[in-house]
Order: sequence, then structure tokens, then C-alpha cells
Amino acid sequence: MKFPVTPVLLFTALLGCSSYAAAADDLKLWYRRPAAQWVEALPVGNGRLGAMVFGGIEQERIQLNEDTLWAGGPYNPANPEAAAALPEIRRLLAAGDSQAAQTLVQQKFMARPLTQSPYQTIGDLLITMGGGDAVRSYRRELDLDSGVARTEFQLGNSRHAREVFASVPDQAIVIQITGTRLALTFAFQSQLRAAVRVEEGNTLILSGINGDINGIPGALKFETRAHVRTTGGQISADAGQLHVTGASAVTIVIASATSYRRYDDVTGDPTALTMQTIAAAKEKSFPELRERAVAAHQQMFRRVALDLGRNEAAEKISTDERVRQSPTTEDPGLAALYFQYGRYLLLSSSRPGSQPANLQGLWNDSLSPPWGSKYTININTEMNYWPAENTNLAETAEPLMELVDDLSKTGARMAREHYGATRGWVAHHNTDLWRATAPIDGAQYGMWPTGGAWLSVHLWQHFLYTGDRAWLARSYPLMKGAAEFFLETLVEEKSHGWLITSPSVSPENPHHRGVSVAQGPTMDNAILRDLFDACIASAKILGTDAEFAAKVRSARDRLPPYQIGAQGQLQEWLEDWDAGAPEQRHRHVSHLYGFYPSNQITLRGTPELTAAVKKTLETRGDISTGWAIAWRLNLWARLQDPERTYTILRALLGPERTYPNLFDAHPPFQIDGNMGGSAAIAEMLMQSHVPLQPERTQPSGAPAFAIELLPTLPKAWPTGSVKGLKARGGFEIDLAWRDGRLTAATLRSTNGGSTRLVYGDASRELTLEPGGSFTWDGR
Ligand code: FUC
Repeated sequence: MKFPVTPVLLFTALLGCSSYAAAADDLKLWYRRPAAQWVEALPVGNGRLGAMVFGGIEQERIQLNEDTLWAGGPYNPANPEAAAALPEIRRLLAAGDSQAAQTLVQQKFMARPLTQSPYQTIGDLLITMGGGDAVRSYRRELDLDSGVARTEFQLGNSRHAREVFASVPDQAIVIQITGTRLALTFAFQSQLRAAVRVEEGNTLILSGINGDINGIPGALKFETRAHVRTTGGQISADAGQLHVTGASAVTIVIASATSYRRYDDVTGDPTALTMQTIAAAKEKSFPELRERAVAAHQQMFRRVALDLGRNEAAEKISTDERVRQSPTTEDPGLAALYFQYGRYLLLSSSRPGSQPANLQGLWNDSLSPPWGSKYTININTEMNYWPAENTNLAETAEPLMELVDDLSKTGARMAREHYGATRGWVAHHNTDLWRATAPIDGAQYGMWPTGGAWLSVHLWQHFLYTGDRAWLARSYPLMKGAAEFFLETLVEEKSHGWLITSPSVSPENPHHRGVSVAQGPTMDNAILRDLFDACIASAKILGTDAEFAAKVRSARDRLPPYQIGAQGQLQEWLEDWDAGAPEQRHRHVSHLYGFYPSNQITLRGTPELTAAVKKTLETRGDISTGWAIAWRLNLWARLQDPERTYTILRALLGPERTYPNLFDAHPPFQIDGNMGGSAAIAEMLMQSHVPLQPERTQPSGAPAFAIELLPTLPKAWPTGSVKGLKARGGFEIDLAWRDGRLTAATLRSTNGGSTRLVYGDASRELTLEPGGSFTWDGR
């Protein structure tokens, strides 16, 4: 008997175990019409440079971003009145007068200026075509597997095609247009103070400065160069435009840079940088540029393949229509596409050397986008990085490390100037390109000192997944600095002697009408428990700081415990204010941090607290803003309730929370929901947060965790497979299931180490050598 070997199968086999070729169309977003609005356009990005591709017929719009183009310049937002007001704010809180404390915070403790700097768009490259003939067979698509956006249509007798991608190795956005006797005009448009010029007859240059904000003048120069070359035909220039006539192919390489070097240094030379980029790229042919970019993209993207089953009818309709129909159609392929899209967006907006993914990742067409498209670190930035580890994109966490490193410096000044602290650093609920760390916007949002601590915990999580001791050695001083601030500034709570933050908020949720400022909210205690534990464990692993670790331990032991309130809910504040709080269905579920993303509360380890988590989730409700649905999704995945989780996932994927280009709708667009959604789908299929009992450590010194297989598999995905997910302990996992039952789990170990595989009631203890693997059928 013979088995046919198809090219796809052969290719997959040749790629080996760390990379998977996907069946072509599963990984495409596609449309029958050009984008009429920005949330229909398709994103490409190399971490630093982003473009939104509209696929217009008479005019193509390529909206451009460079991730250091933000308004303003270096500034110190400290409020000189803050430190003097702190004792009175604390006294008011201890005396139970949160309203007066909040008023005083608002008057004396908030940043000056009160808001931070927004992320800004460069502008657009507009490519105008001649034509007017009727267009037929239009299609545009984004292929997640290659990272290439493609637009194609028939114009009279000629086939017109465009490809756009962002290249990591060549640090450019690259466009190719092919057709017959192409007649094109290239122009830049920008809302910033900018001028356009042409150099060497083939390079269109937009240069200018960033916007002013809050009385801080724009301090950045930026330059964007579009270098045009043709096959056949001619290029001519006039009044800030380039014209191409008679060409059969045109390649455009776009380089862009600003003078930003660091939060306190804007002396970069964007002209020199963009000239170098163009000089290097123009030596390469379009196929070469494409091949290099696609290879760099696939090196990360292809680590994970997901098949949740298919609905062939749904796959035949365009992506916008598919989203519209999703509330009434079972479409497992859409969930798989959404999962991969979140990975695509993260690896396209956060790469070593780039800024971290902001509220819109990298993509923003405005000078004053919603919430400034900044870094909101009371949930949104952290959520962006939830899929970084479990969906096998660990390198994307590097910009987060750099951000924390910067914040540890600006935040040390904040710690001194607002709190009179002599050690450590603090960041509140938001930051920007300039690494501002003061409380902003309003006391009820900004008065939250635990943002830097939460980000620091991510550095520890990366270590738990990778076992990378060099990373831990870089992280430790940052985590230590975050902890030092709290060792010095926590105050003693009167009735139990607990150590608590004061002032703070439980992110953005008022406990009484109009009042959010409080002391010792549950989330702070939970984040500090994680931070302190991470410091204690790191000091031990690195063989350092025994004395400091002992101090941290004694503070850790005095943090307030979880409390279950009168409704059976997990209490959000020190006092049981929950039932009377005015926003019962508030979007934030901050106090559930301990259940997800943390593991202080676990389904089987702490059943009473888990019941309290569930009670809180029932009260809060499933439907909220995009990211808030994504958080609920992860929480329900951890509750291992497959059908409830699946219902919530469908709400996230439906047209109210997903735009035609699959961007998450807060609304408006905010990328955290995409990332949180990807993390949750992984969490439905595999979880690795429960520590082994009795406790054990990996060769790296990290604690060892159990790996639960298919813990939250809904009935709608009876048969499927996933390859390449990552579990804590440096394990990579492939799973296959049929009729709702695991058929094979393959575990590969990078560093060697121990785990317990758990499937339903069955479990298997194992220890693997570095590079070792093990396959189990779950029995
Ligand atoms: C937090 C959230 C809002 C929004 C903003 C960017 O303030 O409460 O919903 O996501 O961040």
C-alpha cells in the first residue's frame, strides 16, 4: 500500500519540530473591497515601523508609524507639593475619610502636567494611479504566515498587484506594485509640522518635528524616506511628488527614524539613519528583500500551529463578513485565526530594539489617539504581553525589560520626589515614551503605585518559562528596586498590623460614589506578594543578597491575606465595600489578579478562594470592554469551565468587539483585547501555573509546575491540534485530540527538568534531559 506524499506534508516534515508550515488560506484575512475606514486596513510591522494598508483602487493609502514618534520631549512630571502632602493623605485614609484623601491627592499629589504625551502618526504615503477602467476580481489580504499584505485586481486588460511588508533585517517598509504601463504619483501627507523634498530624482522625503504637548515643545526631529525604483518606464519629480510612467514594476523602500535615543536624549540623526537604511536596501532586489523579511517573520511566527477544526462554508466568506456572522455561526477557524493574529500583532509590534507594544501596538493614524495610545500599566500593557511566553514569542518581552529598566531610573526620581523614598523606584498607572512615572489624569485613575511592580513580575514570569539565568541576572536589580520602594513606603494598617500601600486605588473602580482612593487594595497586596516572592527566589538562585531577602520575607509575611466578603465574593478592598460599590459590573477585575495572571489562588489548591473568585466574576458579568472581556476569558479558562469560556470568547470575536480587520474594539480600537484573546485560547488548551507538590526546582533554580492538558476544551472544538505552545519550565508542547479526548501530547524540554502532566484524572510525573522529549496519550 502506498501513501501519497504531498508537497505540503513533505515541507512540514522537513521543517522539523520547531517550525510549522500552515495550510495556505487558514492564516489569511481577506476582503473583496478596499478599506473604507482605518479599522478595515491591514497592519504590517517590524516592531519599530508600522504601516496600515488600505488597498485602494485609484489611490493607495499607506498610513505610517515609527514607534518613537510621540509628542513632546524629555520632562519631569513630579509635583513639588506632593511629598509634603503625603502624611496628611495617609492620615485621612487611616481615619477612614477617603473622600478627603482623594481631594487632597487631586490637589497636591498629581503629575504636572496632569496628562502624558501621546503617540503620533508620521502621516501617509499616498500612491495615486491613473485608470478609470472598470475594476474586476478585486481581492486584498494579509497573510499572517508571511507577513505580506497583498492587493490584486484586474484593470481593463491588465492585472494590477501590490505587496507590502515590514522588514526586520532591512528595517524598512517595502512595497512592490506590478501592472502594465503603470502611471503612479507618490506624495506624502502629514498633520505634523513637516516639509517634503525630493533627492536624487527618486527619493521622496518627509521631514519635520513631533507635536507639542502640555506646554512641552516637540523635541524630536523625524525623517521618512521613500526610495522609488522601477522596471521599465521613467521617474520624474515636481513640487514634492514623484511620478512614475510606463513601468511594469515599481519597488518602494520606506525608511523612517526620529532623533529619539533614550527618554532623556533626543540627539539622534534621523537623516543619517534613514539614508543608511535606504543605501543598504537599494542594493537588494525586491525578491531578496521579500525573502529576508519573510524568513525573519516566519522564524518566530511558525513556532506555533493551531487547528481547532473547520467550518468550510465560513472559510469561503471574506473576513469582515465572517466576523459579522460569527454570533450565529460555529466557526472554529475564526478563533484559530484570531489566536494567530494576536501572535502576529505582538511579534510585529514588539521586537528586540523596538519600543514595547502600546495601547494600539504600533498602529495609530492620529496625533491625539484614544488614551494617547500610551502605556497604561494598570492592565493594558501587561495584557499585551500575556501571550508572549505561552504562545512561544519570548523575544517580544525584550522591549518590556528595556521599559522597566528605563522606569527604574525615572521612577527612582519619582520615588524620591513624591514619597521621600531613599531607595527603589515607583511607576503609577501609566507611562509614555519619556518614561513619565507620576500619577496622572485624575486621582481616581492615576493614584496607583503598583504599575512598576506589576511590570517587574513579568520579568520573573519570563524566567519561569525560559530558565534563562542571564535574563534573571538582568531582571533582579530591577525587581529589587521595585521591592525596595515598597519596603520603605508601606504603612502599617491599624487593626491587624498589616503592611499596606497608602494611598492607592483598586484600578479605576470607585468603592463609593466618585471615590476610588483607598489603602491596601487586594490587587496591590497580590502584586506585592508576587514581587516579593520573585525577589526572594531570585536572590537565592543568584546566590546574593541574603539579608535583603530576609527583609523582604518579613514584609511579605505581613501583607494582608485574601478576604472573602459578605456576598461570598473575593473582597476588592481591605473593608468589605464591594456590595455597596456603585459600579457592580466594572470592567476592571483587579482583585482577581491572584487567580489570573497570578497563581496565588488556584482551582484545586485554594477551593474556597476560587469559589469567591467565581462569585465576583458572576457579579461583574461577562460582557465589558474588549480587554475586560479578554481578562474574563482568561479567568474562566483558569476556572476550567469550557462552555462558559467559549461563550465569552464568542463575545470577543463578534462584531461588537472585533473590527473588520480583526482589531479589538474597546471600543474604540485597543490592541490588548487581541493579545489577551490569544493568551486565553492557549490557556484553554494548556495551563502550567500550579506548582508541583512537594515543591521541586528545575536545573535553572526556578520552581517546577504541573502542565494541565486541554483543561478548558469546549464542545465546539471536538477535534484539533496545537503545536509549539510553551509551558513554564522550558517545555514545548504539541497536543492532538479527537472527539473531545486527548490522543497525543508531546513534550520537549529545552533545558531539562521536571513536570507532572495532568489530563483529567490521569497524571504522569516525568523528568527530561535537555533536548529530551516524551509522548503521552493521557491515560
Ligand atoms: C484603563 C481602562 C480603560 C482603557 C484605558 C486605556 O484606564 O480602564 O478602559 O483601557 O486604560
